[in-house]
Amino acid sequence: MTQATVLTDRFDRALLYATHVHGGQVRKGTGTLYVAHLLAVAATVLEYGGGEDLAIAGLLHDSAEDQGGKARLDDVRNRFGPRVARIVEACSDSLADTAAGERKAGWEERKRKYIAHLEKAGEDVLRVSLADKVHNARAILRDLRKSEIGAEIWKRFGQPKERTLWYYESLAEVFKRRLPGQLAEELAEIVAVLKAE
Ligand SMILES: [Mn+2]
Repeated sequence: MTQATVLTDRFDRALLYATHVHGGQVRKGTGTLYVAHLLAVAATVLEYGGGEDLAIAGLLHDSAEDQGGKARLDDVRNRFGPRVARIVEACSDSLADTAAGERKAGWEERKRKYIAHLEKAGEDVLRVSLADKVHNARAILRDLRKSEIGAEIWKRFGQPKERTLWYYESLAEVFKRRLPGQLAEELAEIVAVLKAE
């Protein structure tokens, strides 16, 4: 029997912080509140045995990339500590000095870097990142099966369908090797279904 994770007021504060930071942000191409994604990632992290730091990182994993870059990351470190901040930083694939106004790298370059970076990432980062990718892949499958969206879903990513699928297939392959288990298998299964649809 594994010991149950205890959540303290740090988690409560992280939830408030996440809802504040992401405010009225919605998921790309949908009316779904962004916070729904953050809750799903935190929930999956907890369901697969992650502790409080990992659950908090789940809530905040997109905060630096989407909402404030390096200044946001510094704030997260001050509020929630270095372990959480390290995971958030590692989950951001385009943190390249957003504050300094540097150009974001191109899509494919960013994704290749992110995959290469997962090859060397520690278990903390892999667990939060996998929960993130599983929720994203589930969301794609769900919308692909909605009659009012269907194949239009692929336009959401600004890349041809084949490139988006290449990215998810590459992710599934890395996770199966680096964090083998039920959740990595689930990601691979969703990707296989997406390819077959
Ligand atoms: Mn995310």
